[in-house]
Amino acid sequence: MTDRAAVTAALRAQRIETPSWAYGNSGTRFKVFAQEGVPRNAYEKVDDAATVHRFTGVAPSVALHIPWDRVDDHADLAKHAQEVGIRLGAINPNVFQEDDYRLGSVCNPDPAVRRKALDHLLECVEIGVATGSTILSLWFADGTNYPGQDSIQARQDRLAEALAATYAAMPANMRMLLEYKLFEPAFYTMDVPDWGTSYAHCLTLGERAQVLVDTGHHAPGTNIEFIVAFLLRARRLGGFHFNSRFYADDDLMVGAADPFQLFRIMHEIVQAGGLDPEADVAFMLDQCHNIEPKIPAMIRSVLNVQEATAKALLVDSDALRVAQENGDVLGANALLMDAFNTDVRPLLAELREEMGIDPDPIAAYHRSGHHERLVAERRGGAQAGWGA
Ligand code: RM4
Ligand code: MN
Ligand code: MN
Repeated sequence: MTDRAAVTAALRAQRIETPSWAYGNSGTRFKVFAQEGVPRNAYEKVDDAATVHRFTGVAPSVALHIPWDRVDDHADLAKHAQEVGIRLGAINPNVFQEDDYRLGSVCNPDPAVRRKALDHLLECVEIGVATGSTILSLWFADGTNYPGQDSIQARQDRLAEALAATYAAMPANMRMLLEYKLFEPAFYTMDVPDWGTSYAHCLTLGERAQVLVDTGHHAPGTNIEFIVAFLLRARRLGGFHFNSRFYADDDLMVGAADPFQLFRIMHEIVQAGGLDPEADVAFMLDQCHNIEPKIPAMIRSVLNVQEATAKALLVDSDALRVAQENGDVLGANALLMDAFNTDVRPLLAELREEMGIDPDPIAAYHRSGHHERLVAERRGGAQAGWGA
């Protein structure tokens, strides 16, 4: 696409969802660093997500993690989100932080633990109904640490059973996204280690079950854009958990470690029409800001996704098709590199002005005094976080 109007229209329509858990304290297993002004509850996390949307204009929803964001009345939380200008997005059940889950959740050898985990998934379907969320986003920490510890095949059967029961409980407007992860917390087998496993379960479940690609969940060197292209073609790419990594599941800011990879992923999306709202690809962030201030880090992350998207939109697809059909290896590659090497910041600054927001969202956030206000207001109470 080289027509400026079409590029800016696509950028204006892009939607990036931020995760509630990134606004709370986080860390590694060595230390969780508390930061000043961090939210104390789900309402304040929603407020921070709304702040990110106010400064970027393209982050109008926030994903919830249950029970971290459990409240007495989830419909009321949805109302609060609406009042501050955003909406609640994907519901992420948490079946990995209780002692009962030592040997897994839905794949646990103990039927009572499996029942408990399934009940939580079903509760999350209900929460999704109450909040108007249309995505149930599943990630399982399930797996084994030692050869022989449990039957790999029996665990797949248990997984399939729980997924089917959950899928059956979902209303017609809800999609199930099944996330995979190579390792961690389990070190020998994960029960959903890769996209193929997720894809196979989704195929059995039905059309509203799709694969979620968390960019930090692969072996080093994995060609993620190939996975993206394959899943888009099969109409099973449900969405992303964007973040970046140098080593494992680092959950660093998206686009920080490898902006070129992010561009290559967005190129596949653009080529397949994956930015169109009908394609229903959910662009979500899944990050932890352990040492950097959280709201500006989230703004930076949204801008990074926007920049990669803008570059992907600038690829001259007609010329690319001709070069590809002619076997012009160097020409085709040059077309991609030209787009990647374009400085899209002026274009995005202009677009923001057209949208009525500050062309430099990070500077605007710092100037606004919002951080200082949060530090003054959010005193006392227990800060949100997911402990370690
Ligand atoms: C996992 C996975 C999930 C996220 C948790 C906190 O590694 O990425 O999506 O909810 O971490
Ligand atoms: Mn994730
Ligand atoms: Mn992760």
